[in-house]
Amino acid sequence: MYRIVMVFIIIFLLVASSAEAGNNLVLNGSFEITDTTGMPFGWNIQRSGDASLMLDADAYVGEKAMMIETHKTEDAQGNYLSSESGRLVQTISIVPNSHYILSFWYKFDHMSGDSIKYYIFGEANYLRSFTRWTKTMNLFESGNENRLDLTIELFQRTSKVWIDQVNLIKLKPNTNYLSNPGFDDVRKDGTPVGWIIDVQGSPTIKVENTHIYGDRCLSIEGHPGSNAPKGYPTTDRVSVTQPVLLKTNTLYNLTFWYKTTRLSDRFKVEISGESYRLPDSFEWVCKTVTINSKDNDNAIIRFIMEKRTGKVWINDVEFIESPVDEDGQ
Ligand SMILES: [Ca+2]
Ligand SMILES: [Ca+2]
Repeated sequence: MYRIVMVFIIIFLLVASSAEAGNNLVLNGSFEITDTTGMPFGWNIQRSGDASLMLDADAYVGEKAMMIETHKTEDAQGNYLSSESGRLVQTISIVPNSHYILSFWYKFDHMSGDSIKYYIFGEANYLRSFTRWTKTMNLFESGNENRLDLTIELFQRTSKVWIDQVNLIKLKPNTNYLSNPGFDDVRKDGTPVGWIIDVQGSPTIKVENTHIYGDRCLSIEGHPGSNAPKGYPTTDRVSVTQPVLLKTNTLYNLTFWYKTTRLSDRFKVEISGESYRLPDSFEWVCKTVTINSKDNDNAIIRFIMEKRTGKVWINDVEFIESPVDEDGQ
């Protein structure tokens, strides 16, 4: 019996990890693989002037991110400070008439208004500067195109920007829109890749190995607090958030596993502010919420434990287009 269980677990993990890796159409999107010159494998690095493009250890995921820096020059045009540009380019084969989601993480060394852009089929998308790692996403249709010249550019500014975890996925009916849905990938600081965690008070939040399959899950624990507001046992608050892009007028299912212990009250999951309170469960239980995107092209998925004590474990979160019955119902 033990042997059968172990074989099952190993196959499950292999399938899970290969599906994750195989979904990303960007080669070396996390910049971890270097070529013989020490530059990121798979990327075409282009510069004008003395723009710097180099790998840097200040990474969102793993050991490396791409860093682009441009400097003040005397020959800058108009109101701009620099004539330099630094570009990251990768040509990717795609399928016409399909939906894709492009995403990457970036941050600046200082706030400076919009100052980096990326191109999809020649159309520029401008990004605001943030000094904390920020995710940008774009859901687009390929139309007649069968290749994407993905280009990320810093131009005419005097900025320093880091880029990491560039991801392009083709949407299929069963594609999970969430990144790191099982909390299995962890950053150096212990937080799960892809999820934004906001904390008040002093709750305990960590990725740990207690799931039935033996893989990692996220746990959140609120502790009793002496200065809690009247009627509540604690000031502790945790939210675990991931934004997703949506097709309009489409049904989506959010499905996840959770269990709880000693909760003082229900915790909840929100989809764009619409909240669903979740009852206690001492065993792992699966919950599904269905939404219609209507005219919304994005949503915020958020698990919240607010002014509650006790512990919650969460694993295997899935956000997919609702399966359509074979008879079209
Ligand atoms: Ca990386
Ligand atoms: Ca997991």
